[in-house]
Amino acid sequence: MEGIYRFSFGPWNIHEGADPFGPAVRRSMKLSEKLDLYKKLGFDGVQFHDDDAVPDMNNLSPGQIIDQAKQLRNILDDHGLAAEFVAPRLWEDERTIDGGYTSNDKACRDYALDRSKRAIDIANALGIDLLVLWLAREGTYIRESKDSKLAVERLTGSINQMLLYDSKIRICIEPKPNEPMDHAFIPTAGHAVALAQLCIDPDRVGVNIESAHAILAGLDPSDEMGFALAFNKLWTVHLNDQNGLKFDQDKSFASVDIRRAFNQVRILDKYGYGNKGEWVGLDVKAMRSQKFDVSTKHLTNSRKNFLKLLELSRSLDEEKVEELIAGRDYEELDNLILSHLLA
Ligand code: XUL
Ligand code: MN
Repeated sequence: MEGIYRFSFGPWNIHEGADPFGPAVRRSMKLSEKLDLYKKLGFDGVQFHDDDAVPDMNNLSPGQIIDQAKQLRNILDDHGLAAEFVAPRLWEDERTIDGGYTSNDKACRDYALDRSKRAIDIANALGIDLLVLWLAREGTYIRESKDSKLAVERLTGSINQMLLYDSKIRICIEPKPNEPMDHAFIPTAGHAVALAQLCIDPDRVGVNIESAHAILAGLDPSDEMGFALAFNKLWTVHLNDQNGLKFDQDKSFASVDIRRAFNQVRILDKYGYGNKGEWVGLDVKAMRSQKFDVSTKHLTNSRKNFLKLLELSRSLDEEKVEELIAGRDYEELDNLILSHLLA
């Protein structure tokens, strides 16, 4: 079954270019300016951090947050855009310095859970049922600072509270092995799927595979996708690319390793990704050197590369692939794939 592809990205993927060593180099764009660009760039879906949707939400009441999110929904409707997910931003507030759900400080854990419930309210107001948890600071700088068994129990407990808070919400974990932490508690798809099984409603806990995060874990992103697909838990993806084991680069999809990108597209298409409404999210960043007026090319290029690889995946001689697999002639299979990509 072939997939159906609709593309999404988050407002943070059009950005000012600040990095840990230097300030912003491009002027910032208001959300309204960004929303005007989505369709022109070939995108129909918008991913949100909770405070992308409702800025300054810590200073608003739950009712005010819902009202603002409803206004945003009208704006999205006017643009013909759909929201894809909401992700609570649990890594900037001072109460999340040592993590949210796994913080050693109960008041901070309570804040994280409360903020997650507000993010669920925003998702509801936007008419969607998907919450993404990138567990940014749920890990350690030094091994002795947190108890890793307790951390898993606290993560499970927090997710259970979210599932109880809203009987429809689905929680999608985005694993990443490191950065900003030295070690994260949920570094891979396997950990995320296992965590889901500990929760009160495992069918409502799934996975968002990000290419760069899998690569940082030393894994092949398409294998991580296959693992999540085998559990019916691949609910969204963050496609991008990464040049080896260093900081999270969020490079344009396929820009480093075309074959690795091809295999991601191939497994998605083989298993009908998108047929149940899943989006192709592109979590890519523009290079800092890019000037303002050409600072969205990473998005259009990533989408274009996906579609080109889709053509290549669909035109691969699958009978020949089967024949070579049956004959265990993997050298020739290697050559077939390379010739196809190089043609
Ligand atoms: C962090 C990352 C985030 C999440 C959304 O590495 O990928 O952008 O995707 O919170
Ligand atoms: Mn991501």
